[in-house]
Amino acid sequence: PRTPVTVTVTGAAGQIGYALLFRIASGQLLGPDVPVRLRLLEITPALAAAEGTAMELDDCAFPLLAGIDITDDANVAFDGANVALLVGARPRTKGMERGDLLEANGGIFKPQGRAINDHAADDVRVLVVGNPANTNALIAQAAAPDVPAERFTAMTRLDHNRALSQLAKKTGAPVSEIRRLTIWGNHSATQYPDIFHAEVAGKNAAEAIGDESWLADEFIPTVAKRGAAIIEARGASSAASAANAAVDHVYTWVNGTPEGDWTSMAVPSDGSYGVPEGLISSFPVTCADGSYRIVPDLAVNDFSRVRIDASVRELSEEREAVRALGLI
Ligand code: NAX
Repeated sequence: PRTPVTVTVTGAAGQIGYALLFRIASGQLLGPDVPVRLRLLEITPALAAAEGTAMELDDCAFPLLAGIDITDDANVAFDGANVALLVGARPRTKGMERGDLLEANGGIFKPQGRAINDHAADDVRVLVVGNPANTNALIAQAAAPDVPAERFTAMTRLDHNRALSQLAKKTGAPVSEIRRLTIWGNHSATQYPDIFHAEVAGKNAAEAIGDESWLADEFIPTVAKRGAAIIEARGASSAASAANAAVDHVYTWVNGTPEGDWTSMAVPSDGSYGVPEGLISSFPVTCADGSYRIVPDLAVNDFSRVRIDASVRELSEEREAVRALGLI
C-alpha cells in the first residue's frame, strides 16, 4: 500500500472545513488510490468543534483515511505536510479598514508560513483559500524562504467554476463543452473573467456570443459578485462550492489539466502579461507532472487589458500595504 499523503487543513472547524474534509478523506483531493492523513489546525476555542468533525470523519469509515490529528499549534499541524490548505482567516468585520484586515491576517499567515518553512515535507504544495487569499499567500510565502516560491498559490478556481457555469447557461452548452476560460488578477470584485480565448463546443466563445455589453454588464459582474449573491440568498457565505473548488485546484495541480484545456490559479507572476513579478495573481495555467505553467503568449485585447490592469493594480496596492506593515 502507498504511504499516506499528509494533508493539513487550517480553519478545519469552519463551514468550508466542514464541506472540505469529507471530500479529502474520501479520496477526491488526490485520487481514489491515495491514502491521506489529515492534520487539522484550529484556534484553541474551536478545537472541540474540530474534534466533533473528526468523530464524524471516523464514522464514515473512509478506507483511504489513515488518521486524523487535531492541534492548535501550527508547528505540529504542518509537520510533514505534503498539501497545506490554508482556509482559516480573519474575516472583515464592520468598520474594519483594509490595513486592519491585512494586519490581522498577517498575524495568521506569517507564523503559518514560518511553520510550513520549518516543518512541511519537501514537496509541500500550498493553497490559500482564506481571504484576502492572494495577499495572504504572499505573506505566507515571504515567511517561507526555504520553500520554492511557486509552491504558494491562492484560489480563484471558484471564480473559474462560477464563470464556466454562467457561460454554459448563456450558451445552452454543457460545462463539459467549455474550455480555456480564464480568471485574471485578484480574488476580489476586481477579478476579470475572460472569455476571449474560451471555446464553447469548439467555437470561440466571445465570437459566438457577439455581445460585448452582455460581457461588461452581466457576465463579469455576475461572476465577480457571485459571493455576495450567495450570502444574500443563503444567509451564509459560499462553503460547499468553495470546498469543491479547493478540491479541484489541488486535484488539477497534482493530476494535470486535460489536453487542450487550462485552468485558473493565482500563482506568483513571472512578469508575463504585464503582471509585476512576484505578485500572486490569477493566470491561465496548464498542469502536468505535478507542476503548473502559465499559458504563454495569449493575445490580450483592449477590453481585457484595462480589466487585467485594474485588478493587478489592486494586488500591487495590497503588496505595498503589507510591505509597509513589515509583513513581507
Ligand atoms: P468560517 O468562519 O466558517 O471558518 C473559519 C475557521 O477558521 C474558523 O473555525 C476559525 O476558528 C478558524 N481560524 C481562524 N483563525 C485561525 C488560525 N489562526 N488558525 C487556524 N484556524 C483559524 O469561514 P469559512 O466560511 O469556512 O471561510 C474561510 C475563509 O475562506 C474566509 O476567509 C473566506 O473569506 C474565504 N473564502 C474564500 C474563497 C475563495 O474563493 N478564495 C471563497 C469562499 C470563502 O469566502
